[in-house]
Amino acid sequence: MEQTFLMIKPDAVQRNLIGEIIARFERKGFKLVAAKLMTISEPLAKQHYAEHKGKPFFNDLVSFITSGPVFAMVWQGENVIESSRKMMGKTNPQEAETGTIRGDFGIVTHRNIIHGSDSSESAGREINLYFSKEEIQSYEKNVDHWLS
Ligand code: FUP
Repeated sequence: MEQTFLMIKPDAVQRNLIGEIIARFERKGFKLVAAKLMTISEPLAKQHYAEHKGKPFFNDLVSFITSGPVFAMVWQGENVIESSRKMMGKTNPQEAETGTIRGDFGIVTHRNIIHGSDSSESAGREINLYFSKEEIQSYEKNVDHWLS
């Protein structure tokens, strides 16, 4: 089953949006298979955002993403990479539609709430950057079993 890497950025952790954001992916029907609150080191940030090296916003991006805890996650489900990108909205929150995470909670691009992998190749790369194989769970859900 398809998996993607999603990360609640330091601005959203500070603003108490972890639960709100997780709830959206749970309600959609995707399955959380790994999660941790962590502080990203500078080398990891530079690796994660390697494609932006040399761009004018690169240094600010690295200092923002390392400035405080992030909530890193792996979510699983059919078409989860594309669907979660739609749920996040455009990179610039001012262009993101209302109803999307960035559209509802963000104002500026450099504080845009959430990161999500944009292809299966980046999902694979990013999941491996943040999680070991042992940290990723494989499990079935059965709500009825836990109600009695
Ligand atoms: P996205 O995949 O939507 O996160 O967007 P990008 O990979 O293009 O950008 C990664 C991050 O760089 C964004 F979340 C915010 C930051 N960024 C800027 O700060 N300024 C820009 O002009 C573009 C991106």
